[in-house]
Amino acid sequence: MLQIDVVTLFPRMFDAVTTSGVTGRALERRLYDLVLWNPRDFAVNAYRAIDDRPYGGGPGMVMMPEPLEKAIGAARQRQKSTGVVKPRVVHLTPQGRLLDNALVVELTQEQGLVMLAGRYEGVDERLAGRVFDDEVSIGDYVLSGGELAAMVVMDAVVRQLPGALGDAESASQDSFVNGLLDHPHYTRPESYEGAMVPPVLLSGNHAQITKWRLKQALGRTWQRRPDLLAKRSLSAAESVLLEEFKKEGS
Ligand code: 6GU
Repeated sequence: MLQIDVVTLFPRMFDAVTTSGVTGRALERRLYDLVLWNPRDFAVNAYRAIDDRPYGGGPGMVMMPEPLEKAIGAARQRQKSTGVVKPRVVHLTPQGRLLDNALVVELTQEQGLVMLAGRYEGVDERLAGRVFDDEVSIGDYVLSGGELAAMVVMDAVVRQLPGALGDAESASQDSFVNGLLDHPHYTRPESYEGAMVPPVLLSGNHAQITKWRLKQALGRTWQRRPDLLAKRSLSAAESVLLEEFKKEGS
């Protein structure tokens, strides 16, 4: 079972992932375990402070290294007690490596994850060399803390675990597994506000449907995320489909 520990000043935020949806069901099925650690419980001074003013001045506060290292140490101990010798220790920070499907797959292969969700202006830099294997960001914008980012990592990793998704869903069918955006989806009614479902989807011809979906995925990726196409080579058949899409001007 994947062991996840998160160090956070706001453990209750994680109710969102433990009580609902794919991550909630996977926890019930014991596909992973989640333990939350509050650095406040590891505070060392008389005021139980976990943050202080930045050296050099400037706005905001910085998380002190000692309570964080102690909390991470406790998480490591717990992981060891479950048989995880070397969990991956990840600091969620906007300065980190951008999360993408390749990193999600890497993290999914770990036996254990320990994540630090920082708050305020950040954590004392001297922790970086001592405890973290990785620094990870979920995008080029600033959140008020690493908690939502840690939950994003959790959701993306947990849905990859065998048994996390139902038969109808499948992580192998997900967008990005093949380096492309997803194709469009339709359900009833056949006509909605004058817009029809593409006839091929009603044809029952599964070879044609598969081809149409791949063409749409290629076309939408070309239109919306040309950076993804640049990272991926196209097969001869895919090139033909993309050229068709461009000519049809969908
Ligand atoms: Cl990991 N943390 C914070 N605070 N903001 C972010 C982020 C992480 N990733 C993107 N923005």
